[in-house]
Amino acid sequence: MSFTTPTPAPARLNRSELAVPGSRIELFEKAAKSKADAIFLDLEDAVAPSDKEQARKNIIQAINDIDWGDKVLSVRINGLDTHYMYRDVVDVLEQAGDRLDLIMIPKVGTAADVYALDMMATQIETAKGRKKRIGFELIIETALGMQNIHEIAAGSPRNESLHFGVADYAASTKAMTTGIGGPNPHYGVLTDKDGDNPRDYHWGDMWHYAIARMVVAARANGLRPIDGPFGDFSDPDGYRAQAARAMVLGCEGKWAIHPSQITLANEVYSPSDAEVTKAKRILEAMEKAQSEGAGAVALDGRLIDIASIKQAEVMVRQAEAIAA
Ligand code: 1VU
Ligand code: GLV
Ligand code: MG
Repeated sequence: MSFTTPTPAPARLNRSELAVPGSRIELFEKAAKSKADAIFLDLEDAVAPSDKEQARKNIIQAINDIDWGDKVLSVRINGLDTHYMYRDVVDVLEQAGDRLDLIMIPKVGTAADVYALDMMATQIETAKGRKKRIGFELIIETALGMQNIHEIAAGSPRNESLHFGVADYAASTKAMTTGIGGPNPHYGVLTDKDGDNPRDYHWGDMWHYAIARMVVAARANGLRPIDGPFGDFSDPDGYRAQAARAMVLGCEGKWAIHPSQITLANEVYSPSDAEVTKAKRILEAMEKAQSEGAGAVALDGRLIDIASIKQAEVMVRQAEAIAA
């Protein structure tokens, strides 16, 4: 191990994060009663400019009045390039109670963006005597943000998670797609024309680099990496496949932009009984091996060693967090 150890963000279950427009108050109670682990009440792109002020009021009232159970509760503020942002932060942090856990900052481009928000949050918390420190969820969804992701991730002790905002990221990088997440038929590989087998066309995952880069930046700074939206809520198979790809790369959860996606995310991001049993067998086998002075042994015809303990512990800890 390096002598530098990342400090982990506070542990929170974040398998599914439901997006709820702040202008649609009729959705708030439904969201609170849903099975989502986390909710963000949106002031940004799901709210029309003419509704921004009212949405802010709606959200503050809802944070204070609704029973959100044990959900992680967040507010997505407007971007730093808008004139809505300062008032979002001031009004929400001055008027919403301690039930609020996080604010979600969209389109973060540089570590200075995080610094500015940290400064504002710190001043308001001190002035108002807020007891609970607000954490930050940061959406990486611009080329600038992806370029500066490592500095951004390290930008504040309030940082808890990085989120991949695929829609704005596609726009910012001028990716030729109008879908929100998922694969694109133009991102594929045509197999060798001189090969022995008939030629084949394989679709690739055009989001692989972005998600893998985000996972590294998040984990290197003790943060949770979370995959963002999948717009086609009538395609559960497509959602599941995208969620599973991000999960095996290290993400801890995915947004749900429609209630039908909550169960899908919770399923994909919960290790199965078989996986947990296997992980526990690895831990048992390694405990026995270590008590006998061995570092590497065979289990079911495969190598396991000390790294296997750490891999298995990730799964067992996640299962314990879900069961708690
Ligand atoms: O069965 P009921 O009538 O009681 O309930 C409906 C509906 O009210 C409810 N519902 C929701 N509840 C809580 N949170 C939600 N986000 C939510 N969405 C819907 O579920 C039942 C079925 O709904 P539906 O199929 O009739 O859906 P609608 O036509 O009402 O709404 C569809 C959209 C996609 C517009 C809606 O789900 C929505 O607004 N989703 C969130 C959008 C959002 O927040 N976007 C920002 C994040 S994504 C991003 O920034 C980049 C793309
Ligand atoms: C989320 O905000 C996105 O742009 O995908
Ligand atoms: Mg966005």
